[in-house]
Amino acid sequence: MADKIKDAKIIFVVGGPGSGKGTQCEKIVEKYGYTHLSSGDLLRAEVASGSERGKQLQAIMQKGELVPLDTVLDMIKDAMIAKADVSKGFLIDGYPREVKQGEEFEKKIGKPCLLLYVDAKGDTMVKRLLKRGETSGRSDDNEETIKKRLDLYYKATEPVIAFYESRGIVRKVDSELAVDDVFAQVSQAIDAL
Ligand code: B4P
Repeated sequence: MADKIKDAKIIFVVGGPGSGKGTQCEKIVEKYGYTHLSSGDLLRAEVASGSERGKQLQAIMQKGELVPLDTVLDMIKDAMIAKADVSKGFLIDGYPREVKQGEEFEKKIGKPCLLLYVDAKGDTMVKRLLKRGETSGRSDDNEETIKKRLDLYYKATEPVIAFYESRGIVRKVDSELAVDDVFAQVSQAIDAL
């Protein structure tokens, strides 16, 4: 099973909170049939299950902090194994959030062939998240937590982009544009694989 995953195409989707990662991933799934695994969604599912671990995760996410590396990596790995037989490739959305997460992923799972960098300005991301917060019911879509998530993004996640740039696998898309225009850039990057 592990070998099957190793041979699969793996795309990391990285960007700030509210940059449009999840939105673009939905469109990629529709067009290319990849298996979409969002680290945030996997964590929220654990919270929704009401488990003891979910309670601990909720406390961390509510503060806008990163959950422990092993927790999120195990969840992604289990989800990949469950889909290994039927998947055309994997979109790993919201991961890696820090360089160490990328290194551990490669040790335990495999190497990505592309890092899609979904780029938007800080102001834009805050506006989008506040708007989403009006209806999302997400406990982390409030002004104070958004600010913390953004600070952490600049500190921990931007170095991830530099790390993979040195390998030549980063494709940056301008997520200030309308969703379909962003997706045109995303499609170009995937078609070139
Ligand atoms: P995530 O679930 O990854 O949440 P997110 O950063 O807000 O991204 P999301 O994909 O949901 O939003 P999108 O930009 O598409 O993480 C949440 C928390 O989970 C983290 O803070 C952390 O605690 C934890 N976590 C997750 N992964 C982790 C990891 N690897 N390690 C440790 N902890 C982890 O969209 C936002 C809004 O913008 C939407 O409302 C959308 O409609 C709008 N939008 C998108 N694109 C647009 C466009 N082009 N134009 C206009 N609006 C647009």
